Amino acid sequence: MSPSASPILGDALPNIPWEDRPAGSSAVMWRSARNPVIPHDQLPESNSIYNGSAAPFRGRFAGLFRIDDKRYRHRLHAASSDDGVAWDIDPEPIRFTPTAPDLPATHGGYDPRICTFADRYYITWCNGYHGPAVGLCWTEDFQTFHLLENAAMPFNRNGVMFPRKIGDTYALLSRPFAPNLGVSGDIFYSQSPDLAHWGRYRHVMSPVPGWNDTKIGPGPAPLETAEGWLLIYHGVQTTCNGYIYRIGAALLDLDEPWKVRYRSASYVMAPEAPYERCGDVPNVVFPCGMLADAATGRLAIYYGAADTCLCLAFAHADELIDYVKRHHQ
Ligand code: BMA
Repeated sequence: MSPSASPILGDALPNIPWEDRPAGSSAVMWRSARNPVIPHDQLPESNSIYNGSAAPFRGRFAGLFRIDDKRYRHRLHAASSDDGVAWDIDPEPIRFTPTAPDLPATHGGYDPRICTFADRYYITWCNGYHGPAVGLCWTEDFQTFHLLENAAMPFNRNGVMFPRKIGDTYALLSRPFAPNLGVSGDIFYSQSPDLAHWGRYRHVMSPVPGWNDTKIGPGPAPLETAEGWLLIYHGVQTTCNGYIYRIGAALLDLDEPWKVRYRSASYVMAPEAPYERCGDVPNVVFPCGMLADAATGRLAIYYGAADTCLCLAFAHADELIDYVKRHHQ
């Protein structure tokens, strides 16, 4: 355990999945020795099981994962776990219960982010509605998923809600991206009084030359800390051999989260392990979920590896915050 006090503002999670940093390592974020915690073929019909998210649920854990089947349909599957590491995955994709009769039909689903918000869970993901758009639903039991209006129009693949209202509105980070139209892959903040109408957009941050020169996207729901909202995000670099997806971190102002207080100029994790280097899409680490123990500052980050399997990494919140501040760009 890290010696200093936990900076996390939130609940204790004593049963958080956890492994100490390996002896001899100085990494600020390190991999589970049990990776990949979900292999690509855990279900008979799965081609790949990867980007996904988890939340504490009734003393255990609930998860939502992207599964591409052998017809290559992308859908969300619910899962449950005693320890956050070994998952029992529903072989059937989740079905949504519309909250209004006139919600437009969407299709597919990938990259779910679970946001624990008081006594319910909001889930954002990428669906298909005339292009990739941000879907939004809520659940209390991970069995009935109440579908709301989409939270962002195409072309926007990455949306995640904040775990409480900011001021008097719900808040969302998302990432419009349409390079053919000159839309550049920046993260924006938007606000809603009712979870149906989103607006009052504020720019948060842009790609920067180097490891995140092409696009960036918010990962797990931002974590409230004494130093600001801790945002884990992915950053994409274009190389002569295609994209590389890495993981970065930033601290956003608690009251005005579109203001970036610190952003690490260096990435915090990059594809290095064989299961991150090799797979359906090589050189990808893509974080969508995080568990946090406010009592100790321990973090468990769920990320997809090479668009093939689901992995876990760990960090101490105080060390990660310190890293972001020391490597501030
Ligand atoms: C993004 C999404 C992710 C995927 C990543 C790397 O655009 O499709 O689901 O992990 O690309 O291929």
